[in-house]
Amino acid sequence: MPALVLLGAQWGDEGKGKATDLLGGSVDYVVRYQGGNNAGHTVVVGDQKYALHLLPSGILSPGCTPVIGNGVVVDPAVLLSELSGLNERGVDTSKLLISGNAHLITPYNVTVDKVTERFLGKRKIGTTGRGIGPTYADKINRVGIRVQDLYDESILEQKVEAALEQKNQLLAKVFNRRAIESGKIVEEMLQYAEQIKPYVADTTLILNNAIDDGKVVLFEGGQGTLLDVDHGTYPFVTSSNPTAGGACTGSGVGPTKISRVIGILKAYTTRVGAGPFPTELLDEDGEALRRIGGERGVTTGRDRRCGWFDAPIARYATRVNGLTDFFLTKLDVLTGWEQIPVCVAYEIDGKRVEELPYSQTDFHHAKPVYEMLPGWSEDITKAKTFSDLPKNAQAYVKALEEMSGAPISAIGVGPGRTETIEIN
Ligand code: 2SA
Ligand code: GDP
Ligand code: MG
Repeated sequence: MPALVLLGAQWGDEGKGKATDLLGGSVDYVVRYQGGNNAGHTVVVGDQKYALHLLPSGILSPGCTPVIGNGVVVDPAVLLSELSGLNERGVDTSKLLISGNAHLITPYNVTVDKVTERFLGKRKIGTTGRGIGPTYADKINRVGIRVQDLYDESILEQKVEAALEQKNQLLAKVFNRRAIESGKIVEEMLQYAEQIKPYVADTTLILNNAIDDGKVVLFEGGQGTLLDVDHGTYPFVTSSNPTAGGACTGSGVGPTKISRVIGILKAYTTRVGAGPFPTELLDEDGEALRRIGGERGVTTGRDRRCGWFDAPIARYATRVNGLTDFFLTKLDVLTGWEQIPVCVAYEIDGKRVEELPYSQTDFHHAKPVYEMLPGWSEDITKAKTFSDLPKNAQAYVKALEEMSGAPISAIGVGPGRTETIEIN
């Protein structure tokens, strides 16, 4: 197993952090390949809870080398504070590697993110306000600042000036804001340079050599399939590629090296931010899922929108990611419902539709077609094997597997490392 990808099959927060941490003991490298500190990955180790935003979850596994790949956007202030927070708790972070080609989130990217959202008003995306979209926009627009630019002051100055030229015009003319001074930005960025330097490396070379040497590399996705800028519910998406292809472009490891793609799938559905969500519950069931599942944004503290399981989404994730298997998470949260509705298809303008429609208008109009599955009331958090689960919980898992298009190889029955059922 040279390289594998672990990614969110829905709208993020499926429990990727816990899953990565679980595999951390048996892999040599854990690589973030997209996104930045918009991610919120919770890992519970014994009585300790860690919330990681930018760093790969593998940083908590002592034998593992954590890597921030070229496809990630890095806020240097957040990076250093997350590292020192972990160091204070006794976590060794010295093995971290950061691609010199990763882009930096600058203070003006954060400003543009917040200002844009404010001006979009009710059409806003509901971003995390961390500067993610504007930083990727600069990258594609070829006015981005990369980690390696921190080590050539004159290049850094030229690049920041170029990046600010358009932005200052926009801020002044459209948003009526004061211009941002490039000198101050350069000064601030240079403050971080020396502290970050020991981690900066040619991560593409290191990862490819590692794979050739038989080491195991795990790519850890942030956000999820439906937040992908190409394959998600555009424009209500993040600005990167959480889907499997992103692991290649965001790390410089080719697809022939990847042999397994695991989709992390919540036993129900959640979403943070704006955008369509066919199975969303605006009633007491939604409130109960939020309360029991602790569905609150790890980065922004926003309540997550909650709804029933949506099988067309799971099938779509299998398709666009080429999933080999699923980890089903948070099954324990569904304990106590007499009947559990599962969305098996949509009704769109009076017609039954089995697959996720590519048309934004159709998806906005999609009404879930539900099938009712019998629930269970027994506590399942101590279950260690599939047969420990009540019959109805087993049937729920089997039904989801059947509808989702790939086998379920693990089931989460609680947030802790050990609260997992592995299937073969
Ligand atoms: P952005 O900031 O540009 O990436 O926002 C664009 C959309 O992507 C959504 N998004 C997320 N959705 C779920 N979880 C995320 N991480 C945090 C968490 C979120 C939080 O783990 O809880 O704390 O709010 C995440 N990051 C981005 C975002 O809500 C927008 O819809
Ligand atoms: P990520 O962004 O995909 O890493 O997920 P988050 O950390 O944002 O949200 C998932 C939440 O569910 C976290 O609070 C986890 O501790 C928790 N969690 C993960 N797996 C399970 C599970 O099987 N059962 C329960 N009850 N909680 C879980
Ligand atoms: Mg999260």
